[in-house]
Amino acid sequence: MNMMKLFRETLRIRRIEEAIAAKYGEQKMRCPTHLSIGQEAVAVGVSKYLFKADKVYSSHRAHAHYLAKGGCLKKLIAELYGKADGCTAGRGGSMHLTDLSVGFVASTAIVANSIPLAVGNALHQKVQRKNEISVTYFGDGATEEGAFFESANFAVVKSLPTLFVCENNQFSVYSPLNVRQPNGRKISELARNIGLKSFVADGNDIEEVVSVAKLATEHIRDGKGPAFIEFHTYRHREHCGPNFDDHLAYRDPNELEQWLEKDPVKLMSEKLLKMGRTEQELTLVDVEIESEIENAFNFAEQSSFPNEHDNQKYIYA
Ligand SMILES: Cc1ncc(C[n+]2csc(CCOP(=O)(O)OP(=O)(O)O)c2C)c(N)n1
Ligand SMILES: [Mg+2]
Repeated sequence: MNMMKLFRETLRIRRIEEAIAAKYGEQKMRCPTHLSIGQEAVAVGVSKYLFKADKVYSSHRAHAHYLAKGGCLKKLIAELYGKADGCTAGRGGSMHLTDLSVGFVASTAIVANSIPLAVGNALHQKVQRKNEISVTYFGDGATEEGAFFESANFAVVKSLPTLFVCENNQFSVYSPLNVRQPNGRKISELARNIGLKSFVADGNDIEEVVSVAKLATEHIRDGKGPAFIEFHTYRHREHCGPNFDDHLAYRDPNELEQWLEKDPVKLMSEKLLKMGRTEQELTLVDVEIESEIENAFNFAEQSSFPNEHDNQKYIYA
């Protein structure tokens, strides 16, 4: 496991989202924006076992999934600015990313909506005997939607090459799990009872994420049917937007503090230092990332807005 590479990828996503948050108030990004800050290790670890040809689907909180799959940073920022050079040609915004050139098919704003899309594509992959899998990322809240149950059931019955990745950050907007789901339910057990090969792991521990992602993808690629991973993790900032919202007191104040101690970037830097890397080496990674991000924002600022007469061009046949 190349810890430095994983650290770089995780830190890159962190700094990109921090830059989005810092500039959001300028009112140039006019789309609702859900940040994955605190949850990035899941996308990085899972993507380590995905090939370009594999297809990824995501939800409203999609930046990390898009970037980890190889999505272009310039095209992401341009999309947030509503510019024609954006990955969705400036017509989608943060919640509707798509880039077929890297196998990132779609992210959608309706909770659980992209789960059946991934399963449908997995059926296509199986019928066409494609050597690929479909991945669907979603939150704990999405497991309360009928679309999840129907899709999971169908994937099991048809033994489809689908990887279900649930980022359990314990909240759906302001509602904790205990007001939404029966006491004691474990999402990974629910998935197992539907018939999925099911795993559970600490989503903030990159080594755990990588190990479980390896097992789950091997299971699928060996033709043994779909797999499900529940990752425990935590979002640091407000549900939607660039700010912290802990003054609203919907989360236990100690809870955020405890999760900040388990922040994936912090854990990875500590591991690297223990492995003999120096503070200077880690700072250098930050410096390199900074200029890449600056270039991407300049690119987005300089791009033009889409031409309203061009719409036909973007309808996929
Ligand atoms: C069908 C549907 N219901 C409600 C919403 C409003 N909504 C947007 S995000 C969200 C929270 C979803 O929680 P979860 O699936 O756990 O994802 P998280 O935001 O925690 O990443 C809700 C309720 C929606 N977009 N679609
Ligand atoms: Mg959630």
